[in-house]
Amino acid sequence: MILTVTLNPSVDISYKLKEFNIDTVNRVSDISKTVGGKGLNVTRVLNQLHEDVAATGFIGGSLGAFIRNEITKKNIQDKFIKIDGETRNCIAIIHEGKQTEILESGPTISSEDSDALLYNFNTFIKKAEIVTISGSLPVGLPEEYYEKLLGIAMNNNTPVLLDTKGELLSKTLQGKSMPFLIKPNSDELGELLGKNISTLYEVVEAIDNPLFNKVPWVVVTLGSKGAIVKHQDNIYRVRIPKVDILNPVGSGDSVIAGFAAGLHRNLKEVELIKFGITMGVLNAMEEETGCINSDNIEWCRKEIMVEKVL
Ligand code: TA6
Repeated sequence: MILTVTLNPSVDISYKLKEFNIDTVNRVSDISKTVGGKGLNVTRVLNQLHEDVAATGFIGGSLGAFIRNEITKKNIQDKFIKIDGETRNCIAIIHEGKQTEILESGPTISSEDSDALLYNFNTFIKKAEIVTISGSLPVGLPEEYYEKLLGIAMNNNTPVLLDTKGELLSKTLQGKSMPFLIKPNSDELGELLGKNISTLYEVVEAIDNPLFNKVPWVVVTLGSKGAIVKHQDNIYRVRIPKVDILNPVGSGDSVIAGFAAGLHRNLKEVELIKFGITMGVLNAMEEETGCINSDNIEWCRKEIMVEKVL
């Protein structure tokens, strides 16, 4: 079983606009509402890949009930902690293949709920072979909360794929328990190392930083330029096919799902990279956030080129 952690889930609203103007009125007819927050996008793609998946985090209010209902319909195991606050909305405005995101901060988590999740995580993890942890921390949780989850996972010998950024990622990487995989994009990598990273060479140089020595997998996604991936001492350049992009939101989350499913299936280095990155490409080809068309997996996997650069 794969356990996904989304501490700050949301109901994602996606507005697709032909024209997008600021400081004036924009009317929209193309709207979709999906269960979101990075970890729930991961969950949905894992479900589409027919993986046995359980999801945990905090949910509350009517949006929380919407999430519960949607995941139960898909036979995803619901391990969420119900809180008094209201789950958030996140808005993505899709315009000319690019996205502008407006993300609410979400409810405040009480210390009782925070402890309840740690307690439950300790129980659920016994049945999980892989854990994914994604997204921002909701208000009320201490900065070292991810470190605590990683510590529990380490005690259970369960690898964790961690998708978060900035200060939170930087602090977590200074802790004792390391994630098995991280997935910053090039901007997030630059932010982490305090430098501007724009060329492929700069990504390769940055990924080789001692900060990542104890993290077995570092996957740096680069949009249409593909990815640079470090596994132990090997660094790979990944080229992806040119595709029509309908909605890139959730592509990073889909990459996490691809790597989690690939690890669960014991795929080895290059095959795992191809499978993981495939999910990011396929997500961008769909209207719905955190969604893939599994009929395209074989085609895309074959189109992806992986070349060792170091
Ligand atoms: O990656 C896109 C997305 O997953 C959206 O679906 C939206 O819910 C958002 O990110 C949440 O990000 P956060 O880091 O605040 O959890």
